[in-house]
Amino acid sequence: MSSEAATQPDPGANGQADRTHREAVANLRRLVAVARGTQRPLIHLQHNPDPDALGSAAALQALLLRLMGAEATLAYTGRVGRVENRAMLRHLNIKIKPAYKIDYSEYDLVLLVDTHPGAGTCRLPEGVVPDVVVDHHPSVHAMEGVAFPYYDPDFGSTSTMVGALFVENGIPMERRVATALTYGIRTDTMDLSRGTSPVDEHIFREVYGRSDKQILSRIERARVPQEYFVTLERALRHAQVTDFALTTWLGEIGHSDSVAEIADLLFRLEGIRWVMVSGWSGETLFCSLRALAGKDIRAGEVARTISDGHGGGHDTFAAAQVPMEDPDADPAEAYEAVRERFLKQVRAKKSLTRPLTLPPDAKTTVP
Ligand SMILES: [Mn+2]
Repeated sequence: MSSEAATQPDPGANGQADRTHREAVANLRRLVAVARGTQRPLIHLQHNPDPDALGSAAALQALLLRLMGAEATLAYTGRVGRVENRAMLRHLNIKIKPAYKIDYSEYDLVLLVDTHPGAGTCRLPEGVVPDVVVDHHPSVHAMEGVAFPYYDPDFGSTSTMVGALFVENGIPMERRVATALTYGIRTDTMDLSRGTSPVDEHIFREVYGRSDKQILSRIERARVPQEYFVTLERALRHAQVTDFALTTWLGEIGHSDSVAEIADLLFRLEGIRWVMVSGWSGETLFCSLRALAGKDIRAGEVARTISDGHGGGHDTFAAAQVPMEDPDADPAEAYEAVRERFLKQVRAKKSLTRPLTLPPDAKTTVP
């Protein structure tokens, strides 16, 4: 399709490119208008920031430095758990600060990235209203009081949205910023295979062309701690296939990214249309959902329903963070209850349940 487009320009595609350009010019203007006269910018990231949050925040920081000459502080809550994400911080020299160490009243411009007020992944301190929101997650919340809501669920990633501000306005981009955006787009869109638009393709080509391929490889092939394989073994042992849905329980997890990591891996099982992977940490039950795209497939809604509003996301991938209020509650029981609701929601026949590999209590010694 792309080679055809090269020889015979498609008016639809050109219309799209024009619109992208016009919108990026207007959006940069709005950002400048809101930032004008401010001196201390703060960028607050999505809870448990993923590469898209980290990449778009680092790029926004570079953009603000260029526009206002002020270096924004990057604030986060939760953890950066996945080794790839930690490698991203290290190799691209992205500095983030825990939100509890920050006095928000010292900042005169607050930008919220890869989440929005009211979303489950937003942990802005109570009473702090962001001046700018940059996000692509579907929202059911009005962005009241936000001077510039740069919000559009048609984008595959927040990194694309920030990348467009650079690319379409001809703003030069450092290599490390291009690399950060490349990795952000790649992971959020699963290599441009999910939830993407032609804009994502276009911006990805631009940032990828300027990225550092050595560093990208070092991030993607970051070595994992032994804990990773311990978790993987537990995931396989507890995995159950119910009809067309796979569910598994990781028990206590070191970091909440584990559930997403394992969900991506197990979703490769043939014949599967849904995956839910759960684990607990602190007082929270974490669930990660994957779904095969199709008519009426809404993973975000399923995540929201099974967690009483503590979840959400996209049609084919979503997450829930269920608080376990009772300190004596058994996390495994909480998981069973959520699993029950999940199977009911996706209409998987419980009678058709089998272990993925061996029953959890089977002897695992190789004969
Ligand atoms: Mn994102």
